[in-house]
Amino acid sequence: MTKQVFVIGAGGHAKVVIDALRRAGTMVDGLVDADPGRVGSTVLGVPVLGGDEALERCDRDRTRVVNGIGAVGPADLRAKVYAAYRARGFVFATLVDPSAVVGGDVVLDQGAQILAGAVVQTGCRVGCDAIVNTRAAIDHDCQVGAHAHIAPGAVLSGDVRIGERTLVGTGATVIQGIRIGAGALVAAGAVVIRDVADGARVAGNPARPIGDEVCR
Ligand code: JB3
Repeated sequence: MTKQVFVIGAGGHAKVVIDALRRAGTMVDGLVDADPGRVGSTVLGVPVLGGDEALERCDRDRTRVVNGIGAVGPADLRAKVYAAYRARGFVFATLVDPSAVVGGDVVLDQGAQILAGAVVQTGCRVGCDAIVNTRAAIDHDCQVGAHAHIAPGAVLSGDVRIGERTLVGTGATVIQGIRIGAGALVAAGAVVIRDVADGARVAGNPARPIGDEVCR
């Protein structure tokens, strides 16, 4: 059955998602965005139809949604939007950019997004709604929790665990066997050689706890 596809959000991440979907052969029928000022505009030629209520009348069996809201800290908004749409009966499409390399036995949960040039090696699981962003590399047997974001160019060595809603920032490196908890933030460029607790923020080489300053 032909499905209609809608992207939630109309900002930078939505633009990347639309482009990846197109190159994977999926056309996007419309966007929804919470900002009324965006209604009537287009992103890569796709119209912003309205707010989240604009999809209320869609037949859930014939509709797939894609989370176009990114996360530049722990992914609370992204996770909230995902939960709200699931509660309304929507199903999220899983997205794999055609340029990504994904091992044959990798498990991608609902709504996982593997973007351009990313590599996800054998034995991995990417949780629901998680993002493996541009050119991130995830080696064998890693587990990425729901709504986590592995930002562009980040590297996870083998057998790493990343908790739900955690951000591994741009270009960060995590050595093999490390456990990073839920809701944590690994700053851009950090080199993680020790486990990171739930909710912790770490930066630097070797990565150490930081305060609330933003350096992602
Ligand atoms: O770093 C990279 C490669 N990408 C970043 C991405 C991961 O996160 C990107 O550079 C941005 O920093 C960020 O992208 P995102 O989330 O697209 O941010 P922004 O461009 O600010 O767009 C977010 C959009 O979501 C805005 O247009 C908001 O109005 C909209 N929005 C917020 N809450 C919502 C809601 N839209 C809907 N439909 N529902 C909501 O609840």
